[in-house]
Amino acid sequence: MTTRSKQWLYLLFAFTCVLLGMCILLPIPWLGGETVMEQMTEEASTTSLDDQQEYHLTTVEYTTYIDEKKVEVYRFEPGTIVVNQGDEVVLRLHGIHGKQHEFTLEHYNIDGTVTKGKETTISFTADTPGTFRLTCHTHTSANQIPMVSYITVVKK
Ligand SMILES: [Cu+2]
Repeated sequence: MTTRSKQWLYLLFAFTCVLLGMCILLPIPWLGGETVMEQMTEEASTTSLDDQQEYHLTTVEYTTYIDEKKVEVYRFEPGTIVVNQGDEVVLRLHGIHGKQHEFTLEHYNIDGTVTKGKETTISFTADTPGTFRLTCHTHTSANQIPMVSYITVVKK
């Protein structure tokens, strides 16, 4: 390839980059005068969890050795969920590790069991602001690190 044709290739590449940049950043009439970036962020916000309020939790086990001693801990993942006061909340608890987990969601007084390979669904209206524990009674602080997830209800 000659030096001259290489120069043309670079010029064409630079021109394409500028054109693409303009398309993304400048308002486009057939998109209602919005830029491609604005369109993309709008689509992202309409598919957020704002009106859905459904959360998937899994039971997870971690195992390690500390000073050649086996250490096991069970966790709910995620360990923290934040919702707004008044939200209709659905928690879908998936049993992945551990045979079963008997749990209570404090304040809402919801009890249940998560069994390995099964899904347990609980739902409630987040009426009271504060942080509430979803605690497993099978894996408590008496025999190991507590298995707990914290549901925080933010005041409206
Ligand atoms: Cu458990």
